[in-house]
Amino acid sequence: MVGQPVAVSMLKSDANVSFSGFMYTFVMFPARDADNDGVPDESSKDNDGDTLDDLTEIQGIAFNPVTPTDTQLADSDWDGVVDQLELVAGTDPRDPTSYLKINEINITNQNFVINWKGRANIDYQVLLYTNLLYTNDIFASPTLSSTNGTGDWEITWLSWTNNIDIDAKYYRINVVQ
Ligand SMILES: [Ca+2]
Ligand SMILES: [Ca+2]
Ligand SMILES: [Ca+2]
Ligand SMILES: [Ca+2]
Repeated sequence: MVGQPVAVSMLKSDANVSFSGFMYTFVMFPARDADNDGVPDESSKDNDGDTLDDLTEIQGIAFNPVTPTDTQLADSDWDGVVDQLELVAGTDPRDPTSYLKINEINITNQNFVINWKGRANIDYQVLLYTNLLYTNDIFASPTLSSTNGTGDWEITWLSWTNNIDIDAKYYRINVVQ
């Protein structure tokens, strides 16, 4: 639904009456509502509700490198991470193998080495919890980042080593903004 660019006008002669301009606007497909927020796609700037406008998604300009995403899907590559969060993490929204996660944890001599695939120049922090509900972090690593990344997505391996002596350890990685 768009506003009309000029006012409605009327031309009248003896034989004809002509109207110009849009008299009404209406939604052709009110049932099409990708994110079910009650606003039909035709009237919505952000059909899938992932906070990226349709035009931004089509142009792909939110991402570096430029990567168009799906205007009708919040999670364009079905990897469980919505486009907007892939933007925050700097991962590829069209590659289901690319999203922020702990890739491996190695244990050697009481040391825990947390490894993850990150993106150069993004700041990360590893948080440590005693339970899987992630209610309270008992320890946070220093901010960690790398300037060396490879390929268009500047992929880099990061790691953090700790030997914190508690029975149960659950780790999580945050992007520090
Ligand atoms: Ca969107
Ligand atoms: Ca999307
Ligand atoms: Ca995704
Ligand atoms: Ca992805």
